This record gives sequence, C-alpha cells and structure tokens, in this order.
Amino acid sequence: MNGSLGAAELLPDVHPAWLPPTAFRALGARRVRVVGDGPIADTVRAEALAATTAHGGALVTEDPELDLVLTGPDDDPEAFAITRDAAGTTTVTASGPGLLYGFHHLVRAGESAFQETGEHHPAYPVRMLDHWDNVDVHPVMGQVERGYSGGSLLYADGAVRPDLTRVAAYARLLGSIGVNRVALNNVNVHRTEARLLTDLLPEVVRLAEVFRPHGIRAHLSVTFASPILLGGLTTADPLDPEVRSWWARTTAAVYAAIPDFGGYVVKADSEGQPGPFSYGRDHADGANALAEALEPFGGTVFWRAFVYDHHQDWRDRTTDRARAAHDHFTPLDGEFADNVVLQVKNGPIDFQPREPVSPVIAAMPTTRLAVEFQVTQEYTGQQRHVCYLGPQWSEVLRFPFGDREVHTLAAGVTAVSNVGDDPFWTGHPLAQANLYAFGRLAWDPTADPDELLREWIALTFPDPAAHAPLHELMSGSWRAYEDYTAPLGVGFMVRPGDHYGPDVDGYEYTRWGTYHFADRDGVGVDRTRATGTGFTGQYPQPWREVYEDPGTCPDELLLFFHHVPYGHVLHSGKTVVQHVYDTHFAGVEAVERMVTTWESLRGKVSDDVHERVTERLVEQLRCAVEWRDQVNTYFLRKSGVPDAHGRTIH
Ligand code: GCW
Repeated sequence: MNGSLGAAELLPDVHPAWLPPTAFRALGARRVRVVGDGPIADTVRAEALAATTAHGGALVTEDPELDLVLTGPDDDPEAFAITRDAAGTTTVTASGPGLLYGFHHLVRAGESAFQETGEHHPAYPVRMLDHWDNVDVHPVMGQVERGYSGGSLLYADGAVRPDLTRVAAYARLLGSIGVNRVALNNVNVHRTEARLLTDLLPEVVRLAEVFRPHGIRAHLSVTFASPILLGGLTTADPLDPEVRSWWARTTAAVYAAIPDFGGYVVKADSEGQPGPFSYGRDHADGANALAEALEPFGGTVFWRAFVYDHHQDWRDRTTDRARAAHDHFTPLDGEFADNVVLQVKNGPIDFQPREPVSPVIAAMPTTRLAVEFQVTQEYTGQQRHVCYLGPQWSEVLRFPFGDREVHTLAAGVTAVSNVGDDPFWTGHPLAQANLYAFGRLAWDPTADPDELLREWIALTFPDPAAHAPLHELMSGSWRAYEDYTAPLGVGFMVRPGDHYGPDVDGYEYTRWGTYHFADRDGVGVDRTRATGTGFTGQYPQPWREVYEDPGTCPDELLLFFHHVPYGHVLHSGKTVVQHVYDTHFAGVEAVERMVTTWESLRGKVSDDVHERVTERLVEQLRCAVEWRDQVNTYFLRKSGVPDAHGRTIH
C-alpha cells in the first residue's frame, strides 16, 4: 500500500494516539476543498475527507468554508499561510508539506485558528527521529536497542515488514506534528543492517514510500566500515580515492532508488563502532568523505558527537567523560562540509534525567549542529514510569549562552524514537506525550511545554473531565522522577546494562567513566578548573564561573560539578544529605498521588488505556520505593547522618 492512510482507516487494534476522530471536531463540520495534486495533497485530502465524514461536513469542489491550496513551488515548502476573506472562507496555502502542517495546525488550534491570518514556519529544516531498530534481533540488545515498546515497528522476521499499514499510521502521526526526517536503523550498525545500504536497499525503498506522503525523508545509519564490509575493499580510510569512489557509487545508487533520500547518520569511533581514527584521520575527514558523496543529491551527513573513552580506568581521575565531545570536536569547528550536521547529545554525558547543557553547542559557531534528545526513556523510567520530558527539552532549548538561547545556535533537533509494535505505540500510553512534545518543540522550540502537554491531552482524551487531572498527574512527573533517582545531577546510579532501577555503586568501578565518588565525607564529581577535571572551563562566561563555584552552581547540578561534604548547605537551605532524604521521600509521595489521580480517571479514559497505565503505575511505585530506600540507606550508611525528621531509613 502507499502511505496515505487517512483518519477513516484507523486501525482497529491500534490506539489512535493524538488523532482520534474527536480531535478533528473543529474542522469536520465545514465544507472543505483541497486544491492540488501529488502525495502531500492526497494525504491532506484523505484527512479532510475522513474528518468531514465523521463530523457532518463535506469535501467540496466549490464554495468551501476551508480552502486548502497547494501552490506552485517556492523557497519554503514547509511554511504555510492562513488568510480569511470577507465571506468568511479560511484559506491555507503552502507549496509542499506546509499544507499538511497547516491542516493540522487548524485541527489542533480549533475554532480560533480559523479567524487568524498569518504565516507559519518551522524553526529548523531538521526535525528528525532516529530509530535504534535492528532488522535482526540482537542477542543482547533485542530488536530495538533501548526500546520499551515491544518489537520493531519497521522490521520483523529479518526484513522490513510485509504489511506496512502500521508504519503508515506512524508516519501520519509524525507528519501531523511536523517531524520531517526519520533514520530507519540503529546507530550501532550490525551486519545485516549494514546491508540496508546495498543489497537490502529495495526494502528501504518500501519504507521511504510510506513516509513520503507525510513529508518525511528516510535516512540510514551506516557503518564507517561499509567500504570493507560491503564493498570488499581493504580499507575504509576516508582519504583513500577508492574508498571515496565507493561511497560515491553506492550513494548514487541509493538516490537512483530513493530520489528524496535524506542522508546518513554515523556513530563513528564511539563505543566500539569503526571510524576514521583507525586510519589516523579525524572526524572531519570522516564526515566530509561521506558528505562529498551525498552533496550532488542534496543529502546530509548526521555525524554524532557522542565520542568518549569507553575503556576508562576508574582509578584514573584525570580522564573525564563529560569533557570528551568538546575535546574531540571543537578543534574541528569550521572544517566540516556544509552538508554535515554534527549531532550533539543535549548533555555532556548521556541522556541522564539531569545534566547541564552540552558546552559543545556554544563552542562551534561555524558548524551546523543538531541537538539530540532521547525520547525513548532509557534513563527516565523506560516507559514503565510516567515521565513527561517536555520541560527538560524546553530547558535545554531555552538555555542562554550569552544572549543566544540554545535553539538559535542549533540547525535542528533530533531524537531517539520511543515507538515499537506495541498497540499503544509507546508501551506506556502516556509516553505518547513525549513523542508529541518532541515534534512540537522541534517546530517551535519556544513553545511552552506545559501548554503542549495540555494540547496533547485535549487531542488524545475525548472526555474533558479527564483533562485537568491528567495534566496534574503528568506535568511534574519529570521532577518526581529526578527526586526519587540519582540526586543533584550526579547521575548514573542505575543498574548496569539495562539501566533500569537503582544500583548506587553499579557503575562506580567500571570502565564507562560514570562515577559519583561517594565516601564517608561527601559525594559528587569535581569538574572545576581549580581542583578537578577542568570541565567547567569548556563553558563560556558566565557559566564557567557560575559552575566553578559551589556557591553559585545551581543546586540541581551541584554534584555534577562538585564533590562536597554531606553537610554542605544548598541554596534551598538544606544540607546535601537532608536534601537526598527529603527528595526521595517526596518523589515516592508524588508517585502515590499519581496512583490516586489515575484511579479517579476510571471511566473517563478508555478501559484499555486505564488498565495499561494502572499496571505501569504499580511498577513505577514499586520501583520508586526501591530507589528511595536504596539511595537513602546508602547515604545514611556512608554519612552516618540521621534524617532530621526521623523517618524510616533502612
Ligand atoms: O546511552 C547510550 C546507550 C546505548 C546507545 C548509546 C548511543 C545506541 O546506552 O545503547 O547506543 O547511548 O547514543 O550511541
């Protein structure tokens, strides 16, 4: 089938997410005309037809109340304009996917949007989701690396699924929030997946066809060793002419099959993946070789900055994983080709619930950067816990480096997807909000994440009686998660391997570079210039000073930057150890309130959703209690300082 799945074709056994028929209420009673041809216009037409059929409107060819018009080509096919004439007709014009975005803007904003006039543009051309899906089931990581929503949506039985109906429904959801690029396979590229670039390319063609009608371009994660692995060459040296010509030929074949192919995602010299270092070359040499092959076709290389020493010795206090991306990449600023985007994780270490913003983002003014977020909740409860991450991403995007907020320094945003073949898409039905908020923030990084949460709730849950309680349950859920897990930005007190649940010392003596250094006197990582690893020096003013001094460092990041005694007094007036106790009790209490609130929603949300979330909340509460007790007991035993309120610590 092709990808134009309209709302009328809702899949019976799949949750409609934020596009149930009721979401189209505002639009549906109108007489709607869609003018234009091609895949985007067809998608909009299918949507409009479904919406009007369900709500008593009609698809018309003349006298429309809503006119959706695909114009001739112009330079911003993703933008749309809304006008209103004296007769009361609202017209949306766009020259490409903007028509779809305009349509969904009206759906979301409801009646008021029909009165407005104006132009809308996405903040960036790059609004991308990366799938860490493997074609084959990996012996350790399973089919989706860090996937918490069942198997892969894209692949089954060692190939792209024969029936792509659900992929089309997914593409429809992404198109509705403005996501315009997907990478189709894991950045850790294993043997079978490497071949998506060559002999398995016809499979990729099928996927690209399904995404195209929703304005979404397909990308592949490729292994840097492809010329050896797939091309039979003896080297993958990026400066070798044969290697370059192999990439050129291979890439030309990809474009012959998929003319709107987006480009490559590359994890090189990172966690065991091959890269240019083997040949004495640097990351710019590596990225530029692939960029050269993609350039004639308008393709982009997404080169990841997640590079660090993953064989560190815990005894070595001079190596600091937080420093690694900046140390590796900032000397290369200005050396990357124009069609390279450096993909930088939002924090300097690894998607922890709380990290400072990566200093790399401020340090490469002549490189195109994309901020990478993790929608899949690897370190934030693995879709068993409610954890609405919109506020975290918003804080990052709005973080000021001098007079520029992060979103103005970036050329785009990317994120690791959280969907799978689960009937609710995301395992935890409320984790759909993260996917939604990511897309909406990628379109407008200045949007208020709390408003986006309200928007998602209103679209997803038809009964208004559910809206306020749901908002209350979810809006503070990231803070609650932060409260009952690793304190004050120190991070990584998770179980090694699967990264779920507490294990305070689990990573303390490993090779991964993620330590907290707790002893009987204190805890935290000294990353100061004065006495520590010097990481604070990677920040521009004022942050290099703000973070350097425990007196000015924000409480929530104190242990990321400083090793302090347990009696150190925070800005909040509490000692560090009392803060640990208090937040851990408070975090569990917050989850208990979530349970009660959710219970009150029985009958106000559909039974299947109620049942699934109830099941997950039982686990969240169990796990939060485990976190509270292990962390509190650990610090009581280390410090010997009793809880000021005499609560039970085991
Ligand atoms: O957070 C880590 C994950 C790895 C992942 C890596 C990365 C795909 O634990 O599973 O590998 O990040 O971002 O490359």
